Amino acid sequence: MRNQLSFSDEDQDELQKSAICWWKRPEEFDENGHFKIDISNFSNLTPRIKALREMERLAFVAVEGLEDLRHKLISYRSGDFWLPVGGIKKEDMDIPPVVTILLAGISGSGKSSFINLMYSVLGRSGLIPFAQTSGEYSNYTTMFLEEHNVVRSQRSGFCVYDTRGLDQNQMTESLDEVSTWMSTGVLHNQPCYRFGVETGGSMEQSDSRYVKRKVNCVMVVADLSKIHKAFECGDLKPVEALRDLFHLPSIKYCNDNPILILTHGDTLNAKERINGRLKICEYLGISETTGAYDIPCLTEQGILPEESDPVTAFALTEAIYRALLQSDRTHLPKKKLKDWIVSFLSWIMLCIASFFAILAHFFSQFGHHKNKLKL
Ligand SMILES: Nc1nc2c(ncn2[C@@H]2O[C@H](COP(=O)(O)OP(=O)(O)O)[C@@H](O)[C@H]2O)c(=O)[nH]1
Ligand SMILES: [Mg+2]
Repeated sequence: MRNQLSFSDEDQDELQKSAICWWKRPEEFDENGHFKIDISNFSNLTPRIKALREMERLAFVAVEGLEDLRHKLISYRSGDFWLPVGGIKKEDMDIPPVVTILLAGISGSGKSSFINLMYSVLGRSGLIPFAQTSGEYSNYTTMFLEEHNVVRSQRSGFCVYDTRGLDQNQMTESLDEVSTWMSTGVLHNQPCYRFGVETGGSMEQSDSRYVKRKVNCVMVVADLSKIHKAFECGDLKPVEALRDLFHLPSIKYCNDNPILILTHGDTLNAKERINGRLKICEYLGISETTGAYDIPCLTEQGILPEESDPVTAFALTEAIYRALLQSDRTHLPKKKLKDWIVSFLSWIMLCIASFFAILAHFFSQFGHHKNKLKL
């Protein structure tokens, strides 16, 4: 079988003309595949043209850039993309041995499929599907947190967590669960609890032999076809759920905006696909170019089809690269002895203050009671 991810230079021209460049519609592009309007003129750059220009950029760099970026990820070690700030040395930073990227999204949005595509593009895996997806004949849902080390290299500087999909009819509980992952960290095989729903399976308790990881970056996975439908028919429940997740304070506290991954674009026509992207980016208040990646995850079996799509492969690799860049900006300086002493003293002061507050409350109640008896 031809290596699906190595593309010769001649492929570049072919690529530009092929169906892979789904966004090239006659309204905006001439027969040679060039923009009809002058994109160097800033006044022509509407959000739509910017999104199209971004797709053109991905197609332009996809063939040559994929290997380079893939190599960067394979040789990545946690903290490699950290940049010195504030005069602090790297060894004084609290950098975890493995950077953790968390995938979150509504059930069925394509998180597990995205993991499988990642194995195909980065791990160059064989035929085995690594994360179980739901399908036409199964309503399987990921019930336990799953750690995936997609790049099987010695360095293995990052891992990706597949999570249970959120239920848009139970968003409060679902968001509470995400907040808990963000504040207390995540553990491989940790059951996902949700009010009134059993996790099933034999493993009800987390296995403490696994290492707990602090989440460094969140990727929100969303089904573009459902987003398009929601805007079309005016039932905004799915996009409201997405917005609540995207702007969850506990996620914002950990890093910038999450990276938005739009799946299922292949089920829409070019106009719907671009419009859906523009609308959701505007709704979430993010850039239509750098805020989101359009990544159809068609690889249920864990391999890319023979007529593989280099633009998708590159977009996925760049999204992970961006997540690592973002993660390496979140590390904090290590706590020194002085910091521990200050924390300890603050804790003692808090305990003393609480004790006196309870005493004050007790005596005020007592005094109140005594006055009542006198009367
Ligand atoms: N056509 C299409 N199907 C997809 C895409 N991503 C996921 N699916 C399908 O959507 C269903 C749900 O995907 P899954 O990965 O299990 O969603 P999860 O619940 O978020 O993990 C599966 O049948 C996938 O094959 C996509 O980009 N395009
Ligand atoms: Mg899943």
